[in-house]
Amino acid sequence: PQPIHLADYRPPSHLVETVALTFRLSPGATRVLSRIRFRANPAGLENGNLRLDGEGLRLISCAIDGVALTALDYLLTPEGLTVPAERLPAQSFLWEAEVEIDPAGNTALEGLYMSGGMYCTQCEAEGFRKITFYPDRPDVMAPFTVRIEGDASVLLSNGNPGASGPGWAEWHDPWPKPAYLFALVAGDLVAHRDAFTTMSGRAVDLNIWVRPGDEGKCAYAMDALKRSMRWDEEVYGREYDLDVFNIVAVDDFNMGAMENKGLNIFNSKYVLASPETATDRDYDFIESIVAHEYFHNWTGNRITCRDWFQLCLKEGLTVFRDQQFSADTRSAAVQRIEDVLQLRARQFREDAGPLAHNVRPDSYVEINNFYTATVYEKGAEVIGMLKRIVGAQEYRAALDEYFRRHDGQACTIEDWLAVFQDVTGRDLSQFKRWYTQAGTPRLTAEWQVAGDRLHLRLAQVVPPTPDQPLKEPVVIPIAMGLLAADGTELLPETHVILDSRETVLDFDLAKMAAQAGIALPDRVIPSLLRGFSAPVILDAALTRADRLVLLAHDPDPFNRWEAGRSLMRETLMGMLTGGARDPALFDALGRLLADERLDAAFRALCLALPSEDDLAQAAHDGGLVPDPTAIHATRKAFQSAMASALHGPLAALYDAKDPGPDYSPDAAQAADRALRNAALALLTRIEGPDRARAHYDAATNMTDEIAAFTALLEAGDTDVAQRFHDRWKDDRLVMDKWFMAQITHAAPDRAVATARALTDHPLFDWTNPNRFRSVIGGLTAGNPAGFHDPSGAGYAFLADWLIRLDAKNPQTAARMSTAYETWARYDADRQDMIRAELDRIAATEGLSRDLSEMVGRIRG
Ligand code: B3K
Ligand code: ZN
Repeated sequence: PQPIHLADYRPPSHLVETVALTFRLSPGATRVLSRIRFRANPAGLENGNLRLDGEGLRLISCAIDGVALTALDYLLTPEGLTVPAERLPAQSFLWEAEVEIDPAGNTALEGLYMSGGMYCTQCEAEGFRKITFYPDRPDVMAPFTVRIEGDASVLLSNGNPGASGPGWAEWHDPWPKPAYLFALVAGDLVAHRDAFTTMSGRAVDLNIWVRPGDEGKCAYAMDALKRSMRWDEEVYGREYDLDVFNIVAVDDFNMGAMENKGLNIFNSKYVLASPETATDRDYDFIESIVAHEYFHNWTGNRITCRDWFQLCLKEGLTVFRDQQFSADTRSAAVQRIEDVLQLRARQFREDAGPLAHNVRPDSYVEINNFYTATVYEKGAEVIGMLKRIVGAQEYRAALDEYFRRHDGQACTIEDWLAVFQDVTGRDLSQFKRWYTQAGTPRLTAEWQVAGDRLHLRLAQVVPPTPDQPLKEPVVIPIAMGLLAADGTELLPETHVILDSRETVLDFDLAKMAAQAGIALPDRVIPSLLRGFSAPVILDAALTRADRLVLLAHDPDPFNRWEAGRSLMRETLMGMLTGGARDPALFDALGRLLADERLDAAFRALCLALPSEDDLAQAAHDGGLVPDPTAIHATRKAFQSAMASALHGPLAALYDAKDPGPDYSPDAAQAADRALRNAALALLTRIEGPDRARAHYDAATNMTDEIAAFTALLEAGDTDVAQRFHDRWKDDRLVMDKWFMAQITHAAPDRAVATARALTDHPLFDWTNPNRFRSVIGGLTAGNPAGFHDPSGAGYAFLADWLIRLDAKNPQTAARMSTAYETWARYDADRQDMIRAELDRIAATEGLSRDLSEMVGRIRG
């Protein structure tokens, strides 16, 4: 298939005034009747043909203005239907069609499909064309009226409920929307109900629809929904705009959730929670995903994207908003560290390999392959930088203007930046490069004390990426401070902007020392990129001693954590090449652990080591060929050394941080559990399994239970997997954890065999994306040393499963193929083996557009 280019965008030839759909539901043969009023688009540059997308539809009949069309009146291809201009009334006409579709046979989980006996839909990005003929593009927006006929007890669609009776229901969505926001659900469901009064006093019914038996697991999602609604009113002035907000939980879902107008459909993993079955981390995800989908109501639904190249317009902004919400709800510093961990693990990795692409891509073959960390997470970082540069007040003024100017429209990044330019009077043409250049910029910082002056040299390079050999400098906002060697703060936080390739800043050290009341220092320690003020890789000329000062004294919590992390990374890299550990680091960590003024969640983060994947990338960046087996072993050795060195403080924390049996998912309790369970994992390494066994037996919530379970797996316990299985075999979400944990915590040389054995387990339903991800992702992401086993067995195992899944579910298969994206880091043998698997996949007959695009890009 040919790539689609941003530069080829053309406005639609026809706009839609109204859509009326009737669904006659039947698992194998659902009838969809559509009545669509079209009007010629004055701005349309096309030849005036009516172009309707449609895939896998059995056309029963169609008509224009009541006159039936015959096969001679239109051109029907596997991609859609075109009625030539000469057969169309000039201005406005009514299109009517009846088609038949097969929800029960839809295993791609896109369009109308069935999950656990219920009907549900997923239309973003291009799934509506599998439901009926329609201009399935986001710049065609219309109000929808829907009638559903079926024997399920609950029949839902977008908007507000209309008339209903036994076996039928009508819905009307007054807000014009693109087809990708269409949704329908039909099933024998029960609701967890609540209500919300908006800031102008309107009452909204809130429902979370689940299968009978799950209604007791919705309270947290509902609470998160109400808090999100209030927060969006208070922080962005955004009010909800329908009489009802429905959420439905489904078991078979390709991603996290979907923001369909008024009818959000969620992966049940991100709705259902009870203390016994969900971890603190699950609760966190539920909160942020509920918030994310809710916030889309304004950033995505009321204002949508002109075309799919503009995806970051809604996704980057909505991720930024959900991160703000979580920062306001929990500890802002902890939230920032976690967001940056994710960004580095997923987006920096993507940006460093063959799949690197712009935040706003220039072309794609399959748009579903571009719901990436770059579009989402880097897209959010770009908004964070914009906010930093213009300031909080101007940011809010610009957002107000964005909603005022563009409500009801389908917009571009140019529209978004124009609002900021108009409101703040700034020229953002250089800033725009963040959207149009791929690759993670590298920022270097060097400094010199010369008498009573400090000279700080900052320079940037944006590395080449596929198809982009040469880069222009970007605008990098840098939040910074300066510390003296004893930790005294010399300079209150300052903001500088690097927008050229290089600059030298000059500071008056004598003045700063006098103000701080200390003697003129001959050594200073810059604290750069505080709060991770830009998504760049910082290479600062800090010594180990400098980093220890920052770890102990930086007033910026992010950089305190960052100093510890870089010390750990350096130590681990040193150990890999035969160097020794550094007792000063453990001493510093010991002091930090015992500091009760510090948030427990922050301390838990400071105990966490860089991941094996981080270390592999660090080795590659340092000109080495990473050895995954050695990395795994070194990391374990470091953990044991750390556990020995910190035994006292860890054991003390383990005893002190027990929040007791009354479980609450709130940040304070979760933080205590996180710290205590981090201590447990380390202590088990050197003490043996007794403590973890007791922890397992005493656990009254899943956070503690899974922490003990994984500690015991690491300790080689052979019975605990069976005990866990017997207790939880009937709970799908908990069993996903069981599958994943066993692979993640298998010894690398056993990991592929473990994964293979688990694929033979009767509960391994590979057509369920969560279960597939638990097992196959458990190996590729959870056990990198196992995946990269020198035999190549991990690479072959993944390829076998991708080929198998692709025939049923191309989206999830394509997404999982990114496990291969780091091939160029490794030795020639591994590279050859990976390339052979990529070739094998590419040669598969009938490979999907999704997977073939990914494999082609990864191979390069
Ligand atoms: N907008 C959806 C993602 C759709 C993915 C389509 N392959 C969920 C979200 O970002 O909120
Ligand atoms: Zn989103």
